[in-house]
Amino acid sequence: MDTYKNIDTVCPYCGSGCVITCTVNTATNRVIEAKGSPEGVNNEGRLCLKGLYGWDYLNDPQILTKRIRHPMMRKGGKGSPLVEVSWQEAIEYTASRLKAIIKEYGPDAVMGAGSARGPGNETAYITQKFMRAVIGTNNVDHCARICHGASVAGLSQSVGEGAMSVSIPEIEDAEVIFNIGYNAPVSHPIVARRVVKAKKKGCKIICVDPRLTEMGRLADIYLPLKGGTNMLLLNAMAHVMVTEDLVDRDFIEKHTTGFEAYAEEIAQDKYAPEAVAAATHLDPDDIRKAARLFASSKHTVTLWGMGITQFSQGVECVIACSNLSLMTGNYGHYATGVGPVRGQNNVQGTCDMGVLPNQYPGYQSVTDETVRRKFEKAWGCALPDKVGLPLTRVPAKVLREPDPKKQIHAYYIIGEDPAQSDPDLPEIRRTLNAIAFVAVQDIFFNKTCEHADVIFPATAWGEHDAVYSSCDRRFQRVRKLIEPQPDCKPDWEILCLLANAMGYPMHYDNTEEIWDEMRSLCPKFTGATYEKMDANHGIQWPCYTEDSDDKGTQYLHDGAQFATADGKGRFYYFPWIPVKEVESPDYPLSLSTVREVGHYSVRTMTGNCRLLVDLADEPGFIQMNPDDCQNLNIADGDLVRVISRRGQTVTRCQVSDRVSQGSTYMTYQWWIGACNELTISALDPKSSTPEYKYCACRVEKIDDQKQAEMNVKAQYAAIRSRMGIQPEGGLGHV
Ligand SMILES: Nc1nc2c(c(=O)[nH]1)N[C@H]1C(S)=C(S)[C@@H](COP(=O)(O)OP(=O)(O)OC[C@H]3O[C@@H](n4cnc5c(=O)[nH]c(N)nc54)[C@H](O)[C@@H]3O)O[C@H]1N2
Ligand SMILES: Nc1nc2c(c(=O)[nH]1)N[C@H]1C(S)=C(S)[C@@H](COP(=O)(O)OP(=O)(O)OC[C@H]3O[C@@H](n4cnc5c(=O)[nH]c(N)nc54)[C@H](O)[C@@H]3O)O[C@H]1N2
Ligand code: SF4
Ligand SMILES: [Mo]
Repeated sequence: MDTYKNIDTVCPYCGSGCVITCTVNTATNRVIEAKGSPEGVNNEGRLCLKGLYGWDYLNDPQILTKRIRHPMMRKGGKGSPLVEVSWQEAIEYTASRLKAIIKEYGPDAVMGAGSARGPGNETAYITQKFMRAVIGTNNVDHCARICHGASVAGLSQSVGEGAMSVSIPEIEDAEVIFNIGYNAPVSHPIVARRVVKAKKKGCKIICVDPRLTEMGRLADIYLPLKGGTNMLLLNAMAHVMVTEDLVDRDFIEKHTTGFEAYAEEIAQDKYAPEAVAAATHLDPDDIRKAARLFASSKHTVTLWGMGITQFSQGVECVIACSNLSLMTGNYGHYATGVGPVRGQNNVQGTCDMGVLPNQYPGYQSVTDETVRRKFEKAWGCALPDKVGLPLTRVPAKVLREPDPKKQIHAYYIIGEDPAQSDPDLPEIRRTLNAIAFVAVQDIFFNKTCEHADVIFPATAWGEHDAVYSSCDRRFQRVRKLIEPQPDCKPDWEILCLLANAMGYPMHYDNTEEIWDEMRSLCPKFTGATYEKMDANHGIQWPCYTEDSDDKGTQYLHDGAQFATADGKGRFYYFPWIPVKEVESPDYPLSLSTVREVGHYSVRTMTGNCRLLVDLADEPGFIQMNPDDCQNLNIADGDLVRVISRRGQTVTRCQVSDRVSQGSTYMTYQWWIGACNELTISALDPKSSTPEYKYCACRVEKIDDQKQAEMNVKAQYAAIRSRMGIQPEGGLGHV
């Protein structure tokens, strides 16, 4: 008999941290509906379309790819087909390969990538413990590197804490919102709702984006700057504040250091709005208006996203954003401060849990001896004292490192798809093929699986318990909704099996045991018990004590006490550094890569939900200015070839007067129209974040459209077949 149960959990897509009530039919073991839960602090009962309809992948409809249901191995070595094997065989094989590689080359020959998606914080904790205690390396990282890594590095330098200082609900009480390189209506719709609410309450909005986004349309001042010139604009705004004396002298004196030297540099004529107008393509009056508006309030909230961080000068631009808040006294009280709005549902958490090459859980440095001794004692082993490798440096360590002892020979990848999401995919494929041993732990066959020597089937969101951290530091509990397929295991359990097979005993009965071990080692999180999360709609860190009155921290740096050693915010001046690849006669257009609302990252999940699939489909699209399209004789909807110095891809032209002449935009969800075939792997030297937001390309008309359409269909069929879907599987077949 059908029986229905309502269970509250957290959305598995973006970092907004929306709480969802899922209705489950326990007789059929199916989720049948999702609604926004009024218990959600950030969503107040609302959800975007992914929260409402994005759970259907649990039913494995096999549209783009299919769930992994059994462990698999290439028994005949690289190049041989993947075959199903028992758990015991897959674990023993993996343990023996890892042990052999460690024996020959040392533990730093192994790289681990953790997941910011379904698994949650407990798995993230176990991931870094596995890499550090079992393998013996700090070579562990995750997608924060290619995302907000620059925010973490930049804000740590500026104010001592890399996370959002402001919370999502506070946004609606901002008087001014400075939105730069961030498009919440698409990437965090439930955050965008607060921006709309703020506007209704009288807040003024400044939006800086080279493309006219929905955020740009909401704005009172819209600054359509030339891509790659953020630093020039930020320095020009600071110039106006300094030279027109709009700064908060009292705040600067009491709570900051380094202002005088900074102000001297910024006051130079070369940063006058008139002087940067040509390079930024902006009207100097608009820059002055934006600076004055920013400085006019003590409730100015700065929001930024990938349009700041995904540049080779990301870290310095993050600091330049923070400078503006510091000099206007916009830190340390309600409804003010900075919002580097974290992208993935648990990317904040995966950083919190220390899936980073330089930090243990709780933002404790691997080079701090006292901290290391603490973890060594708790885990009963010696731990490495050298900072590990960021994941974007793996290709260089494989393809360009001449000394085999210093190369990466094994890559253990959990819930991340570098063969789709990393820049310069031709190089990534060469890298993955050159690594002796690649292990993948995922819920779906993805492009990286094609390079794997062994694959472990994990349980998905909805099939296990966990805690996620929302973008604004809120730990929230995630519940099991349905029973998983019998041969799938939670990610942390798979890692425990492997640890035991490698001779390091690791056993936990449930996620709470893992959580409690983590809390005992991380002062910032000690007070966030499961019990308190349940009683308080989650807990925002820092939360230092288990005392029931300690309900965590809504905004950081209260009273402008910064998390730096001396408690002060620091000013740093940086000149503008241009992007690494600019337009040329052969590649006359710029390419930037962004998001769209209905699909998510590598699309294994949204690409396998029947209610989302019709929104858009392969091979995706490239947004182009009408004049460029006319010059190339390309019409809206035509298939076109896009070519860069790295590779080429086929996608559909979308004519849009929202993008300026000479610039193009692609979204990175598409498997055929994969924009990362084109992107450049230039990195920020400080955070190792790639310059996904700018490279040069050329668009070519395809004369035989009929043939091109047939090719796309054939390519789609070929991908589905490589992912193991039978041709008769058809769309929506369960
Ligand atoms: N639907 C959906 N939602 C998502 C995701 C998804 O895949 N799909 N992904 C999630 C993830 S992982 C993340 S990190 C977040 C990211 O969320 P956002 O940061 O909003 O992501 P993007 O769209 O990549 O980039 C933001 C904006 O930067 C602009 N931009 C490009 N170049 C420049 C520049 O030179 N200067 C400035 N100022 N702006 C520039 C782009 O036009 C774009 O509008 O979204 C999350 N939410
Ligand atoms: N060109 C371009 N490329 C980009 C970006 C861009 O703006 N432009 N943005 C970058 C950014 S900000 C990010 S964050 C990355 C995201 O890139 P990725 O992290 O690679 O992509 P995701 O789709 O988030 O998920 C990765 C994998 O996690 C798996 N997964 C989901 N839940 C679970 C689970 O519970 N357990 C396990 N084991 N696996 C699970 C999914 O099936 C998928 O294969 O992409 C980056 N790539
Ligand atoms: S805004 Fe983000 S967290 Fe909320 S429902 Fe949409 S995808 Fe899920
Ligand atoms: Mo991200």
